Amino acid sequence: MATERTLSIIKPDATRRNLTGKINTVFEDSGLRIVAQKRIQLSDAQAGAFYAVHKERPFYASLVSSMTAAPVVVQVLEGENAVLRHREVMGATDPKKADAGTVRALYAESIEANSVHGSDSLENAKTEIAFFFAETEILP
Ligand code: DGI
Repeated sequence: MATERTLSIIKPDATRRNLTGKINTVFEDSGLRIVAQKRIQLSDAQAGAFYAVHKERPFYASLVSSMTAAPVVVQVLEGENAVLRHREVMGATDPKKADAGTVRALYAESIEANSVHGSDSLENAKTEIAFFFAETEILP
């Protein structure tokens, strides 16, 4: 097994409800380490660029506005198989389909206000980490 890093975002629906600590506990209890973390307000341009892959989807405008509605917490998580492990503890995109005990089953409000983002591949993780963090900000 390889030590990996992945990009995590605690989304506005969750920061608004003061859930950052509870969500971080789920991550840490799964063995992931938070090796970088900052609370930021995304601009429309940043959120649009981050989710550019979804540009043609009908929910794109709504997704961008949901990501800018309040501050987010962006994080780098590190651990064994971090990308997959993080996806597992986040749960399915639609909270109705998420396994019990996952962040989305516990806290998500809807398929869009689903509390967390996580990179879906090691390659995307590298790009997404570089979108928010300089290497010097990541302190394992
Ligand atoms: O990687 P995920 O966040 O699990 O899911 P994704 O990459 O398919 O979609 C990115 C985000 O876009 C997702 O977290 C919430 C939003 N989204 C995805 N599918 C739908 C959606 N939003 C709405 N309103 N409707 C959808 O069907």
